[in-house]
Amino acid sequence: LYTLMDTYMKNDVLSIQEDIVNHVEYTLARSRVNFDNFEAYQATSLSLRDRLIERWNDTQTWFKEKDPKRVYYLSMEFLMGRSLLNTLYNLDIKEAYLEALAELGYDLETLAELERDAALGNGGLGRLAACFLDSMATLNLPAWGYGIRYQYGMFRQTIQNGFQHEQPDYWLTFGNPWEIERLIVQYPIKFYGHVSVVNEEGRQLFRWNAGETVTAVAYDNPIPGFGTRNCINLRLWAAKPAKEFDLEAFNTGDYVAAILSKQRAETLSSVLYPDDRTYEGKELRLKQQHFFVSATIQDCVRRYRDAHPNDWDIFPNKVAFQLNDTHPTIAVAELMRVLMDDHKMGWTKSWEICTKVFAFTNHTVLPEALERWPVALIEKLLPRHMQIIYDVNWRFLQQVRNKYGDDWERISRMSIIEEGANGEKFVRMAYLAVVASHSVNGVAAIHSEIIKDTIFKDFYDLWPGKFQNKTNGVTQRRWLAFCNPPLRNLITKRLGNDDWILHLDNLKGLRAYADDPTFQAEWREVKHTAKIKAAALIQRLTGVKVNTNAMFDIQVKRIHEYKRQLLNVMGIIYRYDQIKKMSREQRKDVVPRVCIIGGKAAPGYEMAKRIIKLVCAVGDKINGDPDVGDLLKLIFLPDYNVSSAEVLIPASELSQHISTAGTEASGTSNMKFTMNGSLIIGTLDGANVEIAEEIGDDNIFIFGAKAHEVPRLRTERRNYRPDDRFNHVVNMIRSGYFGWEDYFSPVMDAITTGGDYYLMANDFPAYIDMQTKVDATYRDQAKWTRMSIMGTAGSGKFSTDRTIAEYAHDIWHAEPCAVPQPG
Ligand code: DL6
Repeated sequence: LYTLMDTYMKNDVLSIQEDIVNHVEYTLARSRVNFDNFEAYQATSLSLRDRLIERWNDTQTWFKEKDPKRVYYLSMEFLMGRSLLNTLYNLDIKEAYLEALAELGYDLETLAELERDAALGNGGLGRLAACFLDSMATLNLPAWGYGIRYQYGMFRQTIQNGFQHEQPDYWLTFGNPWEIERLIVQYPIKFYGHVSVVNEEGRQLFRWNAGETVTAVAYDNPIPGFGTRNCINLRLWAAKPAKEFDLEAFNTGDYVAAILSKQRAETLSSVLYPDDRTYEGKELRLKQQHFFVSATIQDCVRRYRDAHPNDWDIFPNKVAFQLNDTHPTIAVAELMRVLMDDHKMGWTKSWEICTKVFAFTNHTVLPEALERWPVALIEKLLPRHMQIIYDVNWRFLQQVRNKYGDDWERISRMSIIEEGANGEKFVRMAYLAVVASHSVNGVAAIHSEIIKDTIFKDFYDLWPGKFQNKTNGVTQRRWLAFCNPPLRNLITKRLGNDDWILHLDNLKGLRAYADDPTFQAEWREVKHTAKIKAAALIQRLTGVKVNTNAMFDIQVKRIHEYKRQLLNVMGIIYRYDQIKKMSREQRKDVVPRVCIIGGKAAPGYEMAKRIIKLVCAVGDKINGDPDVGDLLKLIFLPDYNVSSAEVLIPASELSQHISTAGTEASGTSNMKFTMNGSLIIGTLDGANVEIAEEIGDDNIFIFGAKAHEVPRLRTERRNYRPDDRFNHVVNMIRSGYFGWEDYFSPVMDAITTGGDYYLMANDFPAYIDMQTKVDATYRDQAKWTRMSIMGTAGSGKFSTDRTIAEYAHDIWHAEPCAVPQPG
């Protein structure tokens, strides 16, 4: 393999320049002496892609030769963000490119800004998948991601007069320089039709005669590891019309209509559903799920069979599928179908294989997010899969009966098929995933306990050994080292090396300097630099100029009632009202704050959209009030995405993670903020619990009801008398102080007469009191900086390197397979 290594691309400045200029001329067909910034970005990316391809090829050849157990991460979402800087850093050639471009007259940072985010995900779940890929590559795991190449990613949010508007994100307008189109890797994906039974060699076989066939074409996205030659793959499927033209349709005379109907196939992979939590029973969504899962299963089975043509017995030793939430769960029925119908394997053996290869991660306990597909829909779209699901259920319920006897209530509770009151039946996808998987995990310790006590309680009673926890993480490469170079340099200088970029636990070495005044001053300086950069972004996106000496207080995440952006904005109203009532003298003691809220509301989520409008209306009032001036600003930052997160998170001094306890499965931005020295104000929910454990209770501002108290508080809510401060803020909003009182009234109703499901009133006093403590702490900058350093120092656990190592060891039983370095 390595005899040809002299032909590898060279990374000296001159070679890089040649490569870039060659792409300008021969790929983009532009003049090599006259190309603009965007062309420079494209050519730079293409030259990097060449380097990635070398590594990719070496890695895949090596994997093929070594034949390790492969891990396949199946996810409807991969929220990758930009690739240029990440690739340069992971390949350790940033400096050479910087110089090469500078000599050519281009500024790397400027070019990097021209890249469109690959926003093929809604939020936490998709970004987690992207961080996982980085760690899988870095840990040399023989792993691939599989998903959908949506043409329209997450919508672009604009704010007009305080209202969210959604614009399509056609991110592929100018092509995607990072991907490799694999027109020869394609599979037929079947839908509709009927199932017939045929007798072959004395056995009954099921034959699915599909009514529609679409082709899945592979697009490969190389994912380089850091500090390794390994480069893994994210294979995304695009839908194309099937090759076989329906001659009959053509012969009936309507030639154009026949072609157009074929083209409809492409709509399958065209758009990402922008609802992160409310599951929508849309046929197209189920088609997308089956589309990418079927292509993936066919691809993985083909790869396995190439290596092991006649031996199914070791399939589970060679293949692991991780289901990222229930979205890919139809894979269970698809693999059963492939084994039984295509490869003529019996039920028992096929099921044994399935239950050894699948593992399932749950990411939410919110009931509205749990997928339940109507049986009638699956029957129509995937008739063979529905038969298989019925069979799985029948056998599973026999097992339940054998254990518990005729406990019909339990049997009906646990059934994969739910019978609705009106006779309509649904497939509970989460139950199918649990039944078929050898491992089920939650994404933070508290969440993994909650799923055992609530949504999967019966299953936990039956199979306690199946359940485990895998606390989420984030990649410290993108989320600390690359997005915050000044902090990276400071940490490296203080620790004496940058080994922490691969071993995040090393950050604990910073604890020894938490009280060192020189280090503290440098730490604050780094934060201030990041604030200046964020202030420029804020001004560019909103026109508001903010004071970089004020505390930057940030809450950025999807807008949802359970995440309680409303609690934040009500706290800001309270603060504003207090300032207004103060004398000039008293105002001198106020800790100035810039409050930043950002995030997208699902297009159909009315309440979330009203909350955005409330934030904007309150912001307008405060930001224009001369009494308040720089003491308080409220910014709604439009179109929050991975790239703006990379600017905001380093600049944050306080970040808010204030969901009602028991509702946020984990959260991952809490980890990013902590790593970047932002203090957290938060509830004991999701990963906040473990962050507090790791960094110490003294270094985090925890308030509010505990998860175990929430059910009781909800039942007592009707008799709860909210605090006067809460009532006052509600009255301000209701009375039209910020305008739009009619528009805001459903929001106020929800937290008053409407039952206040997310316990806003209960937690408001504790929240306000904790904010007072935050201010007091901030006044003592030595104390604040110490807490900030302790946060970063204690964030070692929250690397996806740790998370992925745990998945590999405890779930996948997969070993690293490192490609030797050339030379
Ligand atoms: O596990 C990643 C991420 C968690 O950090 C968030 O707490 C959780 O809300 C999110 N879950 C989803 C649910 N989507 N579905 N289904 O996005 O997962």
